[in-house]
Amino acid sequence: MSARDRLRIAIQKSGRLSDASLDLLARCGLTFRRSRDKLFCFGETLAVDLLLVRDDDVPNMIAEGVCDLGIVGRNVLDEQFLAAGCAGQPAGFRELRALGFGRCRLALAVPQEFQYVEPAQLGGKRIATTYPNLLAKWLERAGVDAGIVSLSGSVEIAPRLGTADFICDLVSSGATLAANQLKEAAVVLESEAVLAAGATLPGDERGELIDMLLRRIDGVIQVRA
Ligand code: PRT
Ligand code: ZN
Repeated sequence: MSARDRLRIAIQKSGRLSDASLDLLARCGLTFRRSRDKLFCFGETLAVDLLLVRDDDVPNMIAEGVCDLGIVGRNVLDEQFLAAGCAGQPAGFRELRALGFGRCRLALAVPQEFQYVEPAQLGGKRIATTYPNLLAKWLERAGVDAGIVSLSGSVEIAPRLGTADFICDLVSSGATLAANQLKEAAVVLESEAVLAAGATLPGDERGELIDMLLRRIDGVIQVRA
């Protein structure tokens, strides 16, 4: 890819992190002009442009150099980091800052009537999740040998369908678990939106822009804390 002098930040196009990501960048003094296709926003105040994408695409876009920074849930970033490791590849992205919004937890959930006390009870059971790598790491640390049922969505109905005994999914209020007669048993990962960057930061003007943006982000986060 040819060198760029403008910085590019990928954020979620439409979803739980979109408004708060735009709000954070606005508080950092950035304003944008949206293109007609609404996937690219040209930075007016600084040489910083936005790409509006699916959250799952943010880590790879950073790794491939399509953008320099991204805002994404730690759950997505860490899952893809572990997946790259499993595939024997360097991830090419990392967390630079926790941003304090989009908070949730990746949690193990069990049927409401199940008396959960410790991870050992999961031995030999099947756990459905869209986060197989994060779950595998947690199970390994706990020394538990359980089956992981990797799904692409609708994880919470897996126990009722009989395709799994337990689930591991994102939880914020807990209402979705309750609606599916499940309860939270253990936290696998505490998550929030994070600013992600490549393994090494660009050494040109873009690096200077990143330094400036980080200082502004730190200021915004401090005021909020
Ligand atoms: O289209 P795109 O791929 O970009 O979006 P998406 O549908 O994959 O993601 P989106 O917008 O749902 O979530 C983006 C990010 O928000 C996630 O990766 C998390 O980092 C963060 N986040 C915060 C959440 C939640 N809270 C959350 N509650 N993501 C999902 N949920 C879901 C959860 O999966 C479950 O279905 O909400 C349900 C549980 O919520 P409660 O309140 O009932 O517990
Ligand atoms: Zn997604």
